[in-house]
Order: sequence, then structure tokens, then C-alpha cells
Amino acid sequence: MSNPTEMTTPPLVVKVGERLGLSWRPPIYSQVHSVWTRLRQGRRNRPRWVINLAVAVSLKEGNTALRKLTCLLCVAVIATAMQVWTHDLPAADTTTTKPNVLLILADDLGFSDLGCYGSEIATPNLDALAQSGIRFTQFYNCSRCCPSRASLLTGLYPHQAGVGSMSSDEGRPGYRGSLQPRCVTIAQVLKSAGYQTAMAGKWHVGDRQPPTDRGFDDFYGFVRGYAVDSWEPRMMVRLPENRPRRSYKSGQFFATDAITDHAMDFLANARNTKAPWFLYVAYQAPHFPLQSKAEDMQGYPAVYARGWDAIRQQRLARQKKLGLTAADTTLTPRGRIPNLDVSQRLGSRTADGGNPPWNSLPADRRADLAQRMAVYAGEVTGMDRNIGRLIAELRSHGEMQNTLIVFLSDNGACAEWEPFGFDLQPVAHPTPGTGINGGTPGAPNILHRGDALAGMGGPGSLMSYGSGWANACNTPWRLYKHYVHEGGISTPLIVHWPSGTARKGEFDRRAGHVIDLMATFVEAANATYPQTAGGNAILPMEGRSLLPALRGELAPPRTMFWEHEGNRAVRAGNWKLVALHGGPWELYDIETDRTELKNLARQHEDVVARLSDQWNAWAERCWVDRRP
Ligand SMILES: [Ca+2]
Repeated sequence: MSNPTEMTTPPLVVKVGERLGLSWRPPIYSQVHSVWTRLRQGRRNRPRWVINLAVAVSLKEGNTALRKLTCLLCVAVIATAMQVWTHDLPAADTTTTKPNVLLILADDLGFSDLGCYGSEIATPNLDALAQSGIRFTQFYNCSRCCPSRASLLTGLYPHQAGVGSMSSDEGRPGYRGSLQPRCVTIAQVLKSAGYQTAMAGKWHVGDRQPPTDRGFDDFYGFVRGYAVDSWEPRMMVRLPENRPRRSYKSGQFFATDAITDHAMDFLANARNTKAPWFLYVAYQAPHFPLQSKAEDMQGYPAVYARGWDAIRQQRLARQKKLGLTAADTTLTPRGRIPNLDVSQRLGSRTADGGNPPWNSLPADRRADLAQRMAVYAGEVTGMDRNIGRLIAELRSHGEMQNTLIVFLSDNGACAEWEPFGFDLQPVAHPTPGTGINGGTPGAPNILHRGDALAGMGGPGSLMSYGSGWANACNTPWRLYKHYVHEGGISTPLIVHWPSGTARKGEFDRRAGHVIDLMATFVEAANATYPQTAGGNAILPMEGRSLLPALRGELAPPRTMFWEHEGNRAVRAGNWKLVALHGGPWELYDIETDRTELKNLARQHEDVVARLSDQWNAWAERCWVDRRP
């Protein structure tokens, strides 16, 4: 709390001073303000909060019993005095005490793609957020765009929400391809608690039910399809229709920038209402087609000329230095090629079925692949640049202190489908609100040479980067998006909320899941999660609030489950039981072997039996297919 201008709600003494034209604030203003805000926010939790503060103060000041007692008494006296003081104020104004909520979702961003998670990619704004917030080391998504988004928006497992697979209706209750009447979104719940709600970016949880039918007051982005051409403005739609939207001159549109432009417009609208706001910014970056502004990818081609083997080693070394991963963590072997048929057709197939050693590739192939990764990195830097714009906007309005910011990715880096990547054709006649939705396994690969290299990632260039680079972006874990091994479901998670936590720059090592975001926001907003909505019974939320982590409380053991495309897993304490579609159960001790290299299934058959029973019971309860 170094910047007093970030305060949201001045105490009376400051208000009076401001009325008199005085800008001076007492040195302890920040601390007093924090105490005051928390007391007004959390009347229900006040006793526990006061005790927590007393303990925190006493630990900071020393260990003697006398000091602890003194601090305890002091805090009790101050808290009692402030309680009396606040009791005399008008009823708590929810428009100022509830936190704003900014949820930022990246698309297909790997576990190690941020600087603060070990990357060489420049992400200074997210790194700064991490430095004054908390990074989670074991936070999980649902390994694919649609299931992760359905789960994080509803607080349910994807199949409970109706989106166990993609956005097509497969008929079965867990695989309807859209959010079902038995769930509500975070936007719906926070709206019922007085929030203004808005979304910008990628929806992908139901083609026929846009965000504005699910609690969002405003929307800009695309409802259908997995991605847009970032250089093509005609794919974006504004909802409700006829609301104001920005127009861009020819050549001025870039999707990540435009999503941010509209997100900032929505914030301006929300501020006019004086209500707290919930903003969901779902960037499509860095999902393919990989595209980047030239300014964002400067210097990257030379970096990636080193190749994926060197980058993997460098990232792991940085992760160890940061304290993100254990010092004895070993790098997994090069990842396997997901689709050997495509690999055979494109000429990338290897004898062992794994990604090839970088140095085994011809020079022209290395130049093409280095440029693909440079564009990807530029797209990540461009997203970070735009997050910096959002943060600057919050700061300029004094909203940083009491805005709960959460950043994460919806799945691990994307290996579709082999090491060389593919090249799509631009959509000639876009439909507003509809992005690209075509299949990709049949797409060709173009080997760019000479002058063509410089055009990669620019207008008309719609490419992916393949399994070799995806492997590097998930360093040091195994496998990729689609799979439920650690490389598929592990995401960076940054939580930033100065009014809500004293922890700064720390790692939190508890296991968490995107189902936790609903519970987190419900608690932070003092909202009520409904039992019914629109005449439909609503399933109880499955997750746990992350606020105990912000308060520094220990996490009790928990069990979490996954299924996607027949890949399945259960995490119970430190045990993880995981299987590929059609494959046998593998058992890992995540505490000592998060790289999933030492399969303990044979040594612990009892654990395998117990956890597989739990997985089957979960599958039965949550409409999950039990495929062989
Ligand atoms: Ca995704």
C-alpha cells in the first residue's frame, strides 16, 4: 500500500480533510484504511479477522508472551473502538466496500510461459502483479478451452455444467456442449449481489446462449468458434446489439488490443453506476492462429533460434531459482507426438514417436520453427502489454487496492498435432460473433523461407507452433492440452488483492482447481450462491474459496477429478491417479514426482483401487463417460 491514491474509500478524517482542501494523510493512513475497510466488508468474519490480525502483529513483533498479549490487547481496543465508530455510520455501502473482480483468462498459455513462472518471454506487468500478489504452484484447469471455461464460470465440474467435451451437442447430459439450466455463472451470482458485469473476448461455452443470456450486462468478442483472426475485425460482435462499440481504421485492428479497449469501456460504464464491477477478460491469446504485432515480438527470433531443448533447460533452471519447482526436479524427456498420422503426412515423424532433437532438424526448418515460437512469444507479450493497460486504468481510478485480480490459463500449451505445426487459410467472409471453428488435423504445413519468414504472424498468416514448442511451454511437465497429466492441466495462477491479503510475492503450494473461482468470488463479494434460478434447481458449487490462502491459512486435504476425451485423473492429497484414453491407470506421488516419471501403480495397488473407485463414483455422480 505504498500509493495513497490507490485507496478506494477514505475514512472520515480524510474526507473532512479533503473537504477543507487538505491532501495530507497521516503516515498510518494505509493501515488504518485497511483495517477500516476490512471491518466494514466482513462484519460476519470480524472476530476471526481480528484474531488473525492480532496473531500476525504478535508474530511480527516478537515471540515473548508479554509482547503477544500487549499486541492482542491493543488490537482488541482499536478494533472495538472502530467497531463503535463504524456502527454509527450509515449502513455499509455495498457500492464501495465490495471488491471489484477482474478475471483474466489466457488461452492455451503453458505453465512456464510467464517470466514469473520461469519464462524468457517478457511479461513485466504480470510479473509485477505476482510480486505484489500470490502465485499458486499447483493450480489446475480442465485441459481444454470449453470444459475449463464452463467449469471456472460455474464452479462445477465441466460435465455437471454440460460441457465435458467441446461445443457440439453429443446428447448425453455431461456432453451437451453448452451451459445447462442446472448451473449459474459467476456473472449471474455477482449480478444478484449488486455487481455490474461485463465480458470481453472468447466465450466458447455454448453457441446459442451468448454471455448476455448468462448474467453479463455487456459483451464484446466472439460467441462461437475457438479463435478469431486477430487482424480481422469482422469476427467480433457487440452485445446487446446496438450498444456502442469502437470502430477501427483499416490495419488498426488487433484482437488483443480491441478486447482490452472494450473492457476499458465497460469499466467506464460500470463506474457511472457506482456499483462494484465484475469484468471477465478472456483473451484468445496465445491460442492459434499465432499472430503478433511486430513491436511485441522484437528480439524473439534470435532467442528461439536456440531451439526447444535449450529453452526447456533454461526455463527449468529459472523455475528452480525462483523457488517455483523443487531443486531436484528433473526435466521430462521430450514429449510424444500426439498425432502420428499427421506427423507422417507432414514429414515430422520420428523413430521413437517423440519430438525430434532440435539439432537434428535442417536449418530451414529450424528457422521456420523459431519464427513460429517468436510469434507466440510476441502474442504473450502483447497480452501482457494489454494487461498493463488495464492495470494502469485501475490505478488511475484508485481501484487497485480493492480489486480482486485473478489471472490464469484455460489449459496447457497446445501440441496440435505434431512438431512442425500447421497453417490455416484466412476466413473469406466472417460472420460477426463467429470465429474460426474448422478442424485442423488436415491443415497443411508451410515451410517458410527467406523473406516469407518476416511475414509470419502478420495479416494473412494463421499458424500453430506444434508439439516441440508446446513441450517447452509446459516445462517441466509431461504432455499438453487435451491430456490430464500435469502438462495439460497445470496453469499459472496469480491472485492480487491488496485489501484482501498481506501476502506479497509468495508462492502458495496448495492444490487448487478452476472450480474454486466461484467459491472465491462468492465469499469476496459476500454474495449468495443460489439453490434455484429461473425455476431450475442449481447444483451446489464444488470448489473451495481461495480466500483462506490469502489469509495465510493452511489448506486441508482435498480430492479433485478430471475427464476429457477419455483421459482421466484423480488427485487425492499428494497421490495422483492418471490415465490416457484407453491406457491403464498410472500412480504418482506429486509431492516428490510431479514430473510423473515414476509410476507407482504396481507398488501401491491398494491406492490405485481406492482412487479408481473414487473416480468411478465421481463419474457416476457428474455424468462423466466411463470409457475403457
Ligand atoms: Ca484453450
